[in-house]
Amino acid sequence: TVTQKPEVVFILGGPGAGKGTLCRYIVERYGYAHLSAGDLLREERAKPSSEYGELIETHIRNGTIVPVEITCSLIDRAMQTSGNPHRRFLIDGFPRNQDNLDGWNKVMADKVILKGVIFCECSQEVCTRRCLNRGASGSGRSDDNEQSLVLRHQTYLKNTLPIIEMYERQGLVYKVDSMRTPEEVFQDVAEYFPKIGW
Ligand code: UP5
Ligand code: MG
Repeated sequence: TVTQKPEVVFILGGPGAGKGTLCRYIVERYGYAHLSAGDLLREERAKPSSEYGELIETHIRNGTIVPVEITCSLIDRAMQTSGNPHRRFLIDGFPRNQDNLDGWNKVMADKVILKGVIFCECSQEVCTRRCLNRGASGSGRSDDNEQSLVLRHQTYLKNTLPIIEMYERQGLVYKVDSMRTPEEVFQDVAEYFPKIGW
């Protein structure tokens, strides 16, 4: 018998666009497991045994992107240990630049089926306001501050948008207007899933 490869949906969008929130809604309704690349990096950073803690923290604060070898191996390991019986994964916040994409294509692309990319569209103003509110209410995230948010958004425009555009040319991108309530955003996505056969 042929073992079906795991299925992957990427969730992309600006910093604070609502990627993680949307993923939590999808997980409740569909048999997907949620892997946030940012969360995996923050967990790795928190391990006293990690040799990458400082490097990860520097990138997060500056809104720059951690070398793909680190991120990709965290994603790979999380997929293997997730215990998700359907082997369906929402990969949130990755790939963010050409280095991420190259690394993914080199070690992961052949091992999975990429079903599509959900693009959470949100203005810089709304994204920034959401992250600042989250910071003010005690997120503890070292990048929820004005300076980091400017840098995060610059990186998003310069490095991540071209990756989304590349997937768009391949017909893989499903856009959602994520400036509405989480419930409304999820309703749009819920319409896509059965249509696309995800
Ligand atoms: N919120 C969410 N949806 C809302 C809605 N519809 N209406 C009103 N409020 C809404 O939401 C952000 C905030 O907005 C929350 O308070 C939420 O309640 C509210 P969230 O769902 O967390 O949005 P998300 O897009 O996930 O925002 P996040 O801050 O996580 O996005 P980033 O892309 O900036 O963060 P990430 O964790 O992915 O990456 C952080 C850093 O890690 C990067 O800058 C980079 O340095 C590093 N990184 C890498 O180097 N490589 C990677 O592959 C990934 C990350
Ligand atoms: Mg997130």
